[in-house]
Amino acid sequence: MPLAASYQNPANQAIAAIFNEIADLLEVEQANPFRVRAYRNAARLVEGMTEGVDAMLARGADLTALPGIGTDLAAKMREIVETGTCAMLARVRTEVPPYVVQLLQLPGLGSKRARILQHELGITSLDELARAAAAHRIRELHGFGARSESRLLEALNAHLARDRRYGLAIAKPCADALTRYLMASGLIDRLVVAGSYRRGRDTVGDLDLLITGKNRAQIVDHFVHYKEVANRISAGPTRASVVLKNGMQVDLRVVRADAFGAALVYFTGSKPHNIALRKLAQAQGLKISEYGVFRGKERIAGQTEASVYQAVGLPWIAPELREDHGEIDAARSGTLPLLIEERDIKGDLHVHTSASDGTASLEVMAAQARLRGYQYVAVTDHSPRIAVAHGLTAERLAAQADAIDRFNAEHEGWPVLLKGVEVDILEDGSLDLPDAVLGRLDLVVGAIHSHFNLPVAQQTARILRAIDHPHFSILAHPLGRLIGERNACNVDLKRVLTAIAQRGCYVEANAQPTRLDLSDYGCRLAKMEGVLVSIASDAHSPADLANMSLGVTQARRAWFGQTDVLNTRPLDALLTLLKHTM
Ligand code: DGT
Ligand code: CA
Ligand code: CA
Repeated sequence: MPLAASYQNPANQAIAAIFNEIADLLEVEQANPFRVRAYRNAARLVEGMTEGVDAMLARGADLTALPGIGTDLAAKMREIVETGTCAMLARVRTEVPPYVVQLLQLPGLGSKRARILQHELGITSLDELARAAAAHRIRELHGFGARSESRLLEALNAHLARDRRYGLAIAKPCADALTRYLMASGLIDRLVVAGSYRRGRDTVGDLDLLITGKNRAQIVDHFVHYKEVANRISAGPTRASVVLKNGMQVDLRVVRADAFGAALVYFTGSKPHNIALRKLAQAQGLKISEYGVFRGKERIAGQTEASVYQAVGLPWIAPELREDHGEIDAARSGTLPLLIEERDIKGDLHVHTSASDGTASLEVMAAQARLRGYQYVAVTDHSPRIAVAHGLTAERLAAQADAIDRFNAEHEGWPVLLKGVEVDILEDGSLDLPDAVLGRLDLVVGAIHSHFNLPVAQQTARILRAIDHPHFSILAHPLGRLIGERNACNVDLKRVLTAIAQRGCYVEANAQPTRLDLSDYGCRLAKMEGVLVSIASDAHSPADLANMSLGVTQARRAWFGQTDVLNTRPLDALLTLLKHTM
């Protein structure tokens, strides 16, 4: 009889867990069944022992004297006791597809059924498996039925939802399309996507929709019949949760119009902000909930967000600040920042044209910038090293500069086009174009596009060297991250920002939804170092100029006002600020 888990020796538990996992993985690989059984038997044996294997080794016992344990298993047991892990496990983990390894960790799924799923469905990820389950393809497989299919889907969704966050490149189109669908029903008075999405975080765990409307049940019903719904987690008279086909969870709540403000505060969060707010209310003898602010049984606020904050003695706090990062103290003392808004932006300092990898000509990009009311746009195509992007040679860049001069001369009243470049920072920190060429421009935007994995000292030195270049204006997307695809590179950002401050140049908050680099955190560091930030769309098409708002949101999350941003300056002031970088 195995002992109750809590009484088991930790070394024996570790050995059993590792041997069981090895057996599972070998089984998926269809290894020799005797080998598989040897690991399972050994796991069961150590689980049932009252003496710890560590204690046995300490007293010099011979493990091969145990039933079924040969020299090989004995050596692995010693390895696990001494190192906590086992090289063999690491090796078989790399031989089995990673999602199968994850699959084996789902409750109730053994290696036999994992193998069937892998072989019969030709699946390569847990996402695909979730989609197959949602499409009822699992129940037809040998050894599965409708019930095990729905249990599997539940376990998968819980697993996927726990680990996964979605970048705005996925979440925003998703929220926009769902909003359009719901509003088209004609059932809805107000709809807000609350949660981390409303706070403007660069990734979201799920979407939280808050709605008012007359017929609550009908609204919920309309929601769960959205064509992108893959799976309903729950549905009640005023709320429902679903998983969309792309894996994102959406929680919807229909609330009473007279409590909309209270619900909005509650479901916008963040949770730490809510908790701080609740404490503040309690100190005044008030209770705050998703239904309103109460003194005893009397409801004293709740219709609007402002009424909720006012009831606890605060001005309204912008959602981007609601992270319990000091905003409640600032609100109490009347020192909330006057946050930057998109309309403060006077131009865009990172834009591509069809000369490199953009889709549109100078003229078309300028026309779109004019519609946005900009005073200026910097044309910053790639340098030659970025061959896939058709980077500009010195000659082509000079020709573009001439074209820009002509354009400006012929387009009175249009945004002024600035002559720029997005020059590649090479591996050694030098720039990808000669000084003479760079010196003719209005600004030089520099960025790394390769060698993202250098060690931190080398990466930092590389970027510091680039910043030191006599013609360096703005460091673009400093960390090189691509949300969901590539991690930020290892660089000492604080040191880089200090150097930028000393050199008198600038840093970019790239507003592409997959980049948002600098992030809110990076923007905060820049402000601490006294570095002005260029919020830039990095547009590759006219529509991309609208990315600007995402960058402004990150800046607001960093408590930025208008003066913290380079491109809120009118043209003359901007040119002065750029001139001393050149
Ligand atoms: P996410 O989805 O991980 O990106 O982050 P949120 O902030 O959207 O979190 P979520 O979706 O779990 O919940 C939405 C909001 O609901 C959250 O920001 C605050 C509120 N909320 C959720 N659970 C609690 C709770 O246990 N206590 C309090 N005070 N508020 C909560
Ligand atoms: Ca959420
Ligand atoms: Ca949620």
